[in-house]
Amino acid sequence: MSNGKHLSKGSKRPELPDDGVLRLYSMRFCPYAQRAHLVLNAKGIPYHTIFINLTEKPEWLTEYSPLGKVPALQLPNEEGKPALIESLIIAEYLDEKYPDVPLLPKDPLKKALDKILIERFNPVITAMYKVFLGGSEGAPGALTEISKGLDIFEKELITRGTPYFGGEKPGMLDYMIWPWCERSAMLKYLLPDKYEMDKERFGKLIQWRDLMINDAAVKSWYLDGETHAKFMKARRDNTHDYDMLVVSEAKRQRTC
Ligand SMILES: N[C@@H](CCC(=O)N[C@@H](CS)C(=O)NCC(=O)O)C(=O)O
Repeated sequence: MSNGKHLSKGSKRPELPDDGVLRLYSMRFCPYAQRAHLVLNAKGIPYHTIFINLTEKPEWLTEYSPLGKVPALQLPNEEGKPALIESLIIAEYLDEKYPDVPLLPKDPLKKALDKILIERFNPVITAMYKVFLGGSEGAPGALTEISKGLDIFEKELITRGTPYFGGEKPGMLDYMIWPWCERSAMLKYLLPDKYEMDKERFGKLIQWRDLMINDAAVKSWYLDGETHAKFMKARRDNTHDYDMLVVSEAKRQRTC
């Protein structure tokens, strides 16, 4: 709805049709927002996307997201058109409200155990950001922390004996950890030594990653490691290039 462009300070509130369709406030490179896109796309739920420049935020953003963060999901069909924040709350709400393609297990124990694993992925996220932003020298020990965190998930796939954490197809746990697994492909562009995952230690996770890349919902929002790395390098210099993909689209059109 913002035509891929990220709306910034001073911009007008987007004019959206009064069609009752969900509205997702997002940023193209935000892994938390990606969680919401993945759930919406896996379930085939229609929605409008409003991209937000998070360095120069539009004044009206806090009406939908009080902390000024993305994702925020506005529900135009509900009384007072409320908006939800926090990627995990949004994901669980969507799973309950649109149950046709269920993502969390129905069994309360299995559901609780999957949610614990989503929590246990947080140290991997923290360690990854140390490397993404500081490089291996700026973040000693972070690569070891990532591997130690991923050991839990490798072991879990072996125990479950299924290709995905969700079984024969991706479920909530798969989609909630995927945004950072996708971004791990940028390590080889950010680190001096070409980083690859240890094939022996993470055999199941590597198979899982290769399957996930071909999942329709994952494909719908996928960016390769080089593109993620380009955004991250600009972010390191505090020159976030939110509209990087919009610009390349315009360039492509000019060269046609
Ligand atoms: N816990 C939140 C984290 C969301 C978050 O940190 N989003 C970042 C972008 S990736 C953001 O909006 N940052 C803007 C800010 O903190 O001002 C969630 O799970 O949704």
